[in-house]
Amino acid sequence: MLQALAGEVLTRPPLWLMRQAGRYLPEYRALRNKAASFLEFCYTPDLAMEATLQPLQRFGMDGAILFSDILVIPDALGQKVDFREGEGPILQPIRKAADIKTLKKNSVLDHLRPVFDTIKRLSLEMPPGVTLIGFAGAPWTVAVYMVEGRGGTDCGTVRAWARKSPDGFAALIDLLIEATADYLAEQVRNGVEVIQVFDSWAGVLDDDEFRRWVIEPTRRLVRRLKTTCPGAPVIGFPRGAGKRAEAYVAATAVAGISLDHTQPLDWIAGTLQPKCTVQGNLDNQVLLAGGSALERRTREILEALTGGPFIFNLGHGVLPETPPEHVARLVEIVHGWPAAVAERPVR
Ligand code: 1CP
Repeated sequence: MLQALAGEVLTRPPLWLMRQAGRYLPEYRALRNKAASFLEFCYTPDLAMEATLQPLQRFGMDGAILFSDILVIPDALGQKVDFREGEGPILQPIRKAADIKTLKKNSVLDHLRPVFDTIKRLSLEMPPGVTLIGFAGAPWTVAVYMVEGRGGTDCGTVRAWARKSPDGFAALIDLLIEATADYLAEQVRNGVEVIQVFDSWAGVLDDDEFRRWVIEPTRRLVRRLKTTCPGAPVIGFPRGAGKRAEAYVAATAVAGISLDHTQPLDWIAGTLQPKCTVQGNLDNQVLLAGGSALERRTREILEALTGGPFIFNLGHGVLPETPPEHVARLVEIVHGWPAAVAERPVR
């Protein structure tokens, strides 16, 4: 992964999967029952470590993503965050400037100490050649959850606030840039080698909003990380960015860009890959379906993107209903690349 992120073109691309740990694995469900709440699970190094390693033990990916969540930042800032079974996260929403003042930004690193302990221990356990990936939510996406109070909305409340009083909303984004930069630098100090910044809700924004609330905060975050931890490459994931991924790469100077399944392979190869390492972009629905669709699409992606710096991944996280055998088959195809010519689809 580090070679790919340094711009090297590899015959066989490295592979990891967003949400490679989690509910689709029976061993994860068993482990999850050992903690009373999801946050307690994230803050218990023994459990978080085990969950991080489970997909490696079963499938042998080339990267391990720290088991945690993007919402540990609002939790560390003192916002009430609750994960309900089957419902996803619920937060006590922040809706105005006065609410921002209630957030405690000085205690973030202390609060997240168990996450750093997990990383420190994991970094000693990584098999040779496997990269430890740290992560955080991008300021915009974390702000979506903080303001809406939950996921799965049209982001109407947060967009209305940002439109009505951009300077007031910018105070929240600024605070998140600082907290996230400190958090990620501390992850690197404790042993993560690569950072992924998840902007899962980037796609709801118009072009002006995208520049102001996705590109600009990410640019500032990446610039700070280049000073505090220059050795750790950053992968940005502005999900739903479409063609705006090009402006995102140019302005933020990320080492890698993670692409979703809607972005065309010829455009990725022709426009983005000459400028940046690309990661992606198998549709998680195709992984769920398995069979010939999985075989065909995986090979199409490999053919289109192995000519430049590339990391194989999904376009978004593994879905909870995904059969683990489909993941095993995907890893087998990618690890077996380049396949014998006869196995390649005839065009
Ligand atoms: O009890 C449980 O098991 C809860 C399910 C769960 C899991 C397994 C949640 C709640 N978070 C996680 C782990 C997680 N979340 C990881 C580490 C595991 C891995 O990748 O292998 C990571 C990287 C995340 C990141 C995350 N959390 C994102 C960004 C990626 C994405 O999927 O877009 C987002 C948006 C979240 C919020 C969140 N946390 C949990 C859920 C169900 C959600 C999504 C809520 C929604 O629908 O908006």
